[in-house]
Amino acid sequence: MDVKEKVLDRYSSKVYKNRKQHVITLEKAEETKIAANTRAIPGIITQRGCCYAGCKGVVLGPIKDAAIIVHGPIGCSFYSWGTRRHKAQADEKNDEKADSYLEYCFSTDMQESDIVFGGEKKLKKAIEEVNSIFHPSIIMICSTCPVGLIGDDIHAVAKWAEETVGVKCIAFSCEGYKGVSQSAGHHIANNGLIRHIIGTGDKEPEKRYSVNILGEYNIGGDGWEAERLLKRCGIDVVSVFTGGGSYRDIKNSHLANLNLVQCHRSINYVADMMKDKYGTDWIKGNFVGVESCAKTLRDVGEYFGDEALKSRIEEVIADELDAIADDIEYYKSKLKGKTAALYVGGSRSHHYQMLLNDFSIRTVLAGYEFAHRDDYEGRCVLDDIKPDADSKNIESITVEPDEKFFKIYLTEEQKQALIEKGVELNDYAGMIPEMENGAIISDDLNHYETEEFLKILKPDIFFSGIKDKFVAQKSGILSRQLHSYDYSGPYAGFRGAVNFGRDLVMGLYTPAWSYIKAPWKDVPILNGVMGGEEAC
Ligand code: CFM
Repeated sequence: MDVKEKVLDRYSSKVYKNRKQHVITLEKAEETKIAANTRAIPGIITQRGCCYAGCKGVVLGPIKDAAIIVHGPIGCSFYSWGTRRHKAQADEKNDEKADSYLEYCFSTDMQESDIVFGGEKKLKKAIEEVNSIFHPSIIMICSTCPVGLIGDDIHAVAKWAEETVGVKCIAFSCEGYKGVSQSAGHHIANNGLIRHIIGTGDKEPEKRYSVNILGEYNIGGDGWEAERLLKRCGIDVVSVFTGGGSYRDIKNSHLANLNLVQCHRSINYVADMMKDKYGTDWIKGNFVGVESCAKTLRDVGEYFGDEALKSRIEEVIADELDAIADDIEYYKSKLKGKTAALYVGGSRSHHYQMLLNDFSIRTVLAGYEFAHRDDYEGRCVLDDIKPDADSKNIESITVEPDEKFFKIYLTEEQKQALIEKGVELNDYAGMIPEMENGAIISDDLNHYETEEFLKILKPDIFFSGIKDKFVAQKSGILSRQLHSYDYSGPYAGFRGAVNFGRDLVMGLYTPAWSYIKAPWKDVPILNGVMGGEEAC
């Protein structure tokens, strides 16, 4: 029995039939297709989140100058506050007030009577209150499960707020039960951004070459590192979606020349719609990993095709590499030959393999919580994905070219030439092509499978999140969280790679476990008497 079969063998035939499509071993020619974005099996301890988590927590949450009111019971707000490390710096507004609401938590705190009689009045009151106290540039409303069930019309309330209160207000019907995971919430947030924000500003970029960074959430300061590098190369960053980003900047994003997509899963809808509406091309970049980061910068240079810019980019890369060379070499000497398993949301299990390659660490298992088939197999399978009842529930917007702002930056021939040079232009090849034969991929990995795979594959490091971290850690495998970096970071960019190498070496070479003796090694944990004898 191979590893996959050994792990799945314990399931009932019904569960086995389902899970065997979500787990693949890469050496098997017949296994190139993976099932993804389908409902988790009831009773299996999945690590997924809900639609509201994807909309409010992931995509909208980091927009620092938006006051986001959660319309729902207080528990939903509690679990969206301060739980993700998307950092942002407050900008000074009107020279008197820092304009960032990341540290605040606004909720309508719905009670039983609101569920019975409706919560719209309470929501209106909350908007008036937030507006009078904070005067935000924009208020967003995110609804949670009960709101969808009782039918509060949050969109009508948003319209009322714009007309009566005089504040820009957008509503997102991102009730937790929609779709099969947080992925549905990403889509809903993307739709709102394109419909109500992108294209509403008129501030031209400051430099000749400008980009937006899409799908970068500034976890542990990653986005700042990507921005620093681009700016060093002389490229203007108009907006970041959405880590450290703002409504103020995102509304001007249609005026940038190019989109760079870091996390394809969470923001591909905006990238596609901006291409259709404004003609903005996108490149699938990746600032995680030394090689990938250099390639991303070079791809941007190739896109603009300006020789002076390209040589400036080479200078920056050479300088950055020079600064980290000794550290990387040292950490690589300590990490070479180790193995890793990764299990994260919908893009990092791919990106971090590139960084692991920089240290000669091999990936034996990789999985996503809520990715779609295109994130594994590439966008070439998009036409092959049949929508089901759950995905049909999420609105898919078709946009038309914008009369005023649609522009074409490159001709079709120029685009083709770029693709031939290896630039992933308006495309993403997914995680699978970059993995080695023999590696295992598991979609929606659950607790049982995690434990079994770790037992059999024995990776030196398990990268995951807070929910599955401690099982690995307590069994003696080094665990690093890739959602929060265990409060370290940044890990992106050239400097980030050094932080990453240092944290791994620190974890693997800390002899902490050898100082601890399990209590049962000295003291018996059971007391008993010999059978058939009287205790005296
Ligand atoms: Fe994209 Fe993310 Fe991820 Fe994601 Fe996330 Fe995250 Fe993630 Mo946690 S947007 S898919 S929903 S890269 S919060 S910043 S780390 S699961 S792999």
